[in-house]
Amino acid sequence: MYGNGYIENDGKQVNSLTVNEDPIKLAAFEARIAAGDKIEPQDWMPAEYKKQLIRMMEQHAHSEIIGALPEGTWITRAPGFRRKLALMAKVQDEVGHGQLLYSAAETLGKSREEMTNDLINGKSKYSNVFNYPAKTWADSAVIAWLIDAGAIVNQLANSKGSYGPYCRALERICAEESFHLKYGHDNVVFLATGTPIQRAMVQDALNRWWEPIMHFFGPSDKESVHTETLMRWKVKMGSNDDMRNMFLDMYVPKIWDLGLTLPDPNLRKNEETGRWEYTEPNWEVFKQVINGNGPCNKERLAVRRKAEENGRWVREALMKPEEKYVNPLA
Ligand code: BYC
Repeated sequence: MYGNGYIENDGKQVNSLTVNEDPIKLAAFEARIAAGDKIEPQDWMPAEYKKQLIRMMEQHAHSEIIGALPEGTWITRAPGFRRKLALMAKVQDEVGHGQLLYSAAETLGKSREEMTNDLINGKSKYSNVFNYPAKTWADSAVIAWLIDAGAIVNQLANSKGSYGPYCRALERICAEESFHLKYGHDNVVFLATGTPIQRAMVQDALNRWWEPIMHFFGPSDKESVHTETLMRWKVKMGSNDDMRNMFLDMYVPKIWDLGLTLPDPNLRKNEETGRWEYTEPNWEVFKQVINGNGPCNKERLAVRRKAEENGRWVREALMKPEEKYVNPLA
């Protein structure tokens, strides 16, 4: 069950999510979507389209901001100056992606302040993967390679979607993420072809990250609540299982080529169906993690809350241009 609400009305099936919409406007909107038009902020749209987009863009923006934290802890400990510079630039990019996505979500009327408050009060979700610790340098390499790879698979597809501001933000983000992917791949290759200790370190990181990566694409299509509506309106351009399969197709062979293994004895491509078979990751763990009970949720939100507090005086100063101390120095 996808879970989207169809209700019976005089024996006819009616989608409960659009039941209150003007049918003529809805039909015109859906015709535009079918024709591949981009919907812009000032255009008419069903309330549910708006609500879903805000939810998804906001969660995505939070993921970029919180996602800067696990890798960010390695900036001061990066092995060597060049890697430190590269990691700093990557983390800075991620925060920039958050800004782009908050701006895209703001076009639909939810302010950045409201979004930040919902994040730090634990109301909004963000990606499961950022609630795990980056224990070693190899974790930061695995994140940069494989989490960024998963993100690109998802974002490249969705950048062809229907909402203009989100698509444009995703295009720009994908261009930057493709550098992150190369940087992450380079780090993993370096470790995988290094000393036995380096190899063991990257294998250990991969073993720990595999289940969160499988979760990253969201629950299976049978369980996904929003996929049907989001695909109907071209916000999502592929289902969770399709995206997971595409990722496995592109990256499992590369992982195996490096002589690394994956902690799933059932992982194999079924050549007849073209689909990957795998052991279902533990979805109970996933639910716990996305609902605030993962290994690092509390720590991540505490860091974000502190940053918000520390920046309060800057935001207040910016809101009072008449005060002398915010006048330009010149
Ligand atoms: N984590 O109906 P479903 C990056 C929730 S960051 C947490 O399938 P949907 C990077 C889902 O929200 C890029 N929650 O949902 C940054 C829903 O809960 P609510 C991150 C998840 O929306 C720094 C419920 O489960 N990418 O690359 O159709 C450093 C039911 O799910 C997750 C994005 O954010 C999850 N993984 O599909 C390095 C992509 N999965 O809201 C790298 C944008 C599901 O009903 N988002 N849930 O309470 C999407 O593409 C879609 O929202 C998802 C889920 C595929 C994630």
